[in-house]
Amino acid sequence: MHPPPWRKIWRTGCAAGALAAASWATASAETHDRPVIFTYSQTYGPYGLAADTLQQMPAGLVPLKFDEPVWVVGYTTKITSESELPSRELHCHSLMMGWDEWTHMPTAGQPFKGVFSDGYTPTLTFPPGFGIYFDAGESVDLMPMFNNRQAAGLEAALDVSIDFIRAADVPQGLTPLYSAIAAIDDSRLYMVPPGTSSREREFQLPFHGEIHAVGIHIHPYGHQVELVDLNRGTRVWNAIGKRDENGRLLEMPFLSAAEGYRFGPEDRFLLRATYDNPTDVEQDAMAGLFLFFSTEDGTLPSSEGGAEGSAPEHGGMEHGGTEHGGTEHGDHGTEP
Ligand SMILES: [Cu+2]
Repeated sequence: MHPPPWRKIWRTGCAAGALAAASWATASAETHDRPVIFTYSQTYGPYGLAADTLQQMPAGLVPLKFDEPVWVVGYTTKITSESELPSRELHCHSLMMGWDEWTHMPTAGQPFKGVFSDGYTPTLTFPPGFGIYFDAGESVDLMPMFNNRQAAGLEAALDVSIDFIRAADVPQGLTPLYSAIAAIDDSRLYMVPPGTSSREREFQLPFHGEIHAVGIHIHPYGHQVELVDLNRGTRVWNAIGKRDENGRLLEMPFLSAAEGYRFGPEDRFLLRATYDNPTDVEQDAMAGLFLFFSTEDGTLPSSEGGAEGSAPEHGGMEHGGTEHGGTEHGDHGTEP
């Protein structure tokens, strides 16, 4: 596996992303008010997936490198296979993040740089003016992870599209975003019993920042994920999944807001995931939040500190956020 030829995207026009880049270029020339967004598209695989096995990583870590400094502003993945199964049935989650972080997986609230997607959040798009900055040559890895709940093995591939703006096109820069994860059980699977059940996890983000986007990783029988600010006693987000007529999860909403939700190291948050398992046996489950935040000085906070200064004023994501993909908006109630 060698690094993809990033520059080819807009110089040769042979990559799948060339069309997207060309159409944006036209739009930008007309409006003069937004930078060109390029899309790099690549298929990884196909890989042979073992039967009845979750969290498979047949590709291991796939190294990526940007030839020049970029701002990543969006990320989309889709799994294709010869089976009739939709992408969501075969996708656990696929992260793209800096190599350093892989020396140890980030724990709850630990800041890093990266993006994610899963079968129920196939696309994330940051609010205009925000992005994750990657320098030329900075080491980034893609980590495709597959689930196969079928009794037979099958072949599957991962299509990845990365939307980015060349740093040279935005001399004033974008507002840098950083990432943090909060999962019910870190990166591990657990089982949920038949019927309705909930799991909770308390966490802190031990630094000052402002949350501008939130995505959810979930498995088929999860349908609601809440983010509660325990200090304020408010529900920051109540994410309700879209389900089919049989109650099977199709899609989770993605929250994105230019006016973010301010937090400090003293704030305690609760993640609550609710499952509805209509079968009569235990089912595999995961639940996690991917939080994308800005910082006051624009730098990546250290995971220890950031406790300087007085309590921050809290912003209003509950008023300013937009959701993509969900059927119901969060009700932002005051009951944790
Ligand atoms: Cu998973």
